[in-house]
Amino acid sequence: MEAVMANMAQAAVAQAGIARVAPSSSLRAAAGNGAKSAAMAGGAARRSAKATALGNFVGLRRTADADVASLTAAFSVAATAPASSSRRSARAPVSVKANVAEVKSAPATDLALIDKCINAIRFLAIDAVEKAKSGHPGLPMGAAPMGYILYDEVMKFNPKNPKWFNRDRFVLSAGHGCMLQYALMHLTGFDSVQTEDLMQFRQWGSRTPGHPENFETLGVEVTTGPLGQGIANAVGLALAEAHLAARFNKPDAKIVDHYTYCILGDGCNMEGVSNEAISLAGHWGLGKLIALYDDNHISIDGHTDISFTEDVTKRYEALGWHTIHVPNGNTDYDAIRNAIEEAKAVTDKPTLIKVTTIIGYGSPNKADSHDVHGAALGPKEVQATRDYLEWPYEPFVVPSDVKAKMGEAVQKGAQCEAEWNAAMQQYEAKYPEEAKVFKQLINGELPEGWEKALPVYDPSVPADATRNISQTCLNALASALPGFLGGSADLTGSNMTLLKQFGDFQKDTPAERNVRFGVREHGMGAIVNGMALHSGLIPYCATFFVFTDYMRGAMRISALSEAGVVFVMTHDSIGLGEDGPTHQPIEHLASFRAMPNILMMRPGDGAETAGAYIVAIKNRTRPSILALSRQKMSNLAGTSAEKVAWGGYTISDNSSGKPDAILMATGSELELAEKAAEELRKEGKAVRVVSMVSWELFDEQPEEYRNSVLHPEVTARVSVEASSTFGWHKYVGPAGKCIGVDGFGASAPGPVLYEKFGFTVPNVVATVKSVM
Ligand SMILES: Cc1ncc(C[n+]2csc(CCOP(=O)(O)OP(=O)(O)O)c2C)c(N)n1
Ligand SMILES: [Mg+2]
Repeated sequence: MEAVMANMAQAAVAQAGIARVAPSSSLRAAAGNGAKSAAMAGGAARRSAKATALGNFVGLRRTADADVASLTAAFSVAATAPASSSRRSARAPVSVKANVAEVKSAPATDLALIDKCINAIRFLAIDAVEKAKSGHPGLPMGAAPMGYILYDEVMKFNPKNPKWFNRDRFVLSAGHGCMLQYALMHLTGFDSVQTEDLMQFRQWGSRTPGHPENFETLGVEVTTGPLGQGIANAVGLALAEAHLAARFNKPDAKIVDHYTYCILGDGCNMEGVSNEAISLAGHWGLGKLIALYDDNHISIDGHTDISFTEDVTKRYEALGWHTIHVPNGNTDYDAIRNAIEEAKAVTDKPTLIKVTTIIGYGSPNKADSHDVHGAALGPKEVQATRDYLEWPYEPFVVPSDVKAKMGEAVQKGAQCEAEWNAAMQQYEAKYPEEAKVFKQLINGELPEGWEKALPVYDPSVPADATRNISQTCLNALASALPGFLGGSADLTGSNMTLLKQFGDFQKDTPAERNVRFGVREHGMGAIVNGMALHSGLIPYCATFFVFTDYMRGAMRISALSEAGVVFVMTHDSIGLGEDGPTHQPIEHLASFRAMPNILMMRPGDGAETAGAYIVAIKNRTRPSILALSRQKMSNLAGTSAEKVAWGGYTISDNSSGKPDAILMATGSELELAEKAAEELRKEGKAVRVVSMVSWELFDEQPEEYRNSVLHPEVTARVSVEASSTFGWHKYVGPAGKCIGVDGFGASAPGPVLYEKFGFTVPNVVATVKSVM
């Protein structure tokens, strides 16, 4: 037990050195040294069975170490929390009772029962990871108190109807700690996380995968795991709430009214994507976004002081956030409660609550070390933790009083939903028009005949760049689809994404629908994922196609988590010209064609651009990418908006069913293929031109259809696409040839590049002849 105390004390001292507000530089120095000495003392204690008495700060004084004494003094002077509560972090949670008098918002519940609930969360995580022999117990053990307070006391949700619209949204941005979320969901009565599910943690076919997946576990809002994405998703969820609230709430009826809570860790705060997103959240003043930072000073490589020493709170403040520090997140439950209350009271800024905790809290020998981050504790340490936290229960056993207490969420949730339903009924009676639109939005229904709003193209319409056609489509869709909104990462005028009939979504104009993301592609991608998964909205976002590299992480999660985002990606080839190789996408089409569950579309003219938007809007669980040109393209005779849904189709053919050659192309090269085919036809050849606007959709068609387009007996096949040829061989076959760009492009006017890279009628004609 003494060793236990030594380890906990070490962690507490280390925290004190960082957590306190130092009144002077000398104190700061003293605290730093003290922390080091104490840490060393703690380390020695851990190593030797002969533990020193470091179990509390009285014990620290007894070491007669000058540095430690200074630290103790510094701590008691400077810590923002009462000394008693800080001291508690060095000991088991039972001493929480000592703080009752200071509680501003304490529930009447017995605090011992709360400790028990929190330990139940810890042990579900410990035991599930132990059984799986895989997982991350440290974060759930340290963040159990904040998790408990959120799920049991603060958040509004209905476990029996996890999709109830007006629920508070919760995002575990530190997705590796998912056992925290599964334990909380289990204890509060979500049907998706039963005891068997916990016992199947991380196993094949289970509903408790290794990181939270919204498509796997009903009640998980977004898919997290790649650090930093979750907090950015949370910004998107909060944006969606702010926008819908501004549009549909009435002075006498708040039908959109929820908070977005997020727990993020050191890793999330190190990732650049989080900074992009929190910068926007601060700019937008998303007052109902409350992030709790699990400040445990540990990540995989060890203590965060090896690579992460910035003042995170000051950074958030500089970005326009309200910040609060809870110095002892292990046992000072009231401080966590009060911080959340304070955060709610600040309505014009998002709030970061830095909650200083000990990773693996309760584990005598592994707490406050990276050993507990991502590995099972091992049977001996599990037992030691059971002894230390006085937990006599077998694995996966939830004591009945804990079950009863946390299970109240079911009844509370049903009541919340019933109250909202009643409010909705009144709203419907008073505001029938708005109610109709609102219900359609939150049910994900598309208005009757929305496609008819899109423009119709035929060869009589002058040639235009597909980015311009896209703008016409976007504006048409924004009029037809009340939930359609979005914007660009500072390239609005290049991407052509402005919704002309609307203003900017800003802090004071949240009902508007042009979202200005600034130069933050990755943050933008992750934010739109959150917007899409909120329900009610169909978001789009835009940048140059090449800069998908900067948001690929978010796009992959979009595909994985079935977020129906529309990615409007312009400047889609060397055709963009003078900006050169840094701006010319080459392998991007191929890379997104390789990504599961995302539709990569490269329309060839006006009709296909409109068709691509129809496909994108209809696919609500599969994101779409539209690759659009900077340069003008003619409207072709054989293209069709409807046929885009087939992915590939014949746009022209002079054969009687079996051509001499098949020319395949996409986007701006479709017209070139047509012209080359005309030349070949003049020479008496039977040539078919196929638009391969979306490989994924084509591959999903029945074999019979695919064979009717790519006649199996015709081996003379050529592809033309101003991009990497990677992948085209599956269509052109061993006897075919690809015309593409397999280097990085070059800086020159677009037409020159087309000529130099072989995108000319003579070269296409010659290539086709060479395979015939
Ligand atoms: C983008 C990304 N990079 C790397 C990882 C691998 N990884 C998982 S957890 C982790 C450390 C996270 O540290 P922290 O957030 O402090 O979690 P804690 O150790 O406190 O549980 C890393 C590097 C990841 N999941 N995502
Ligand atoms: Mg950490």
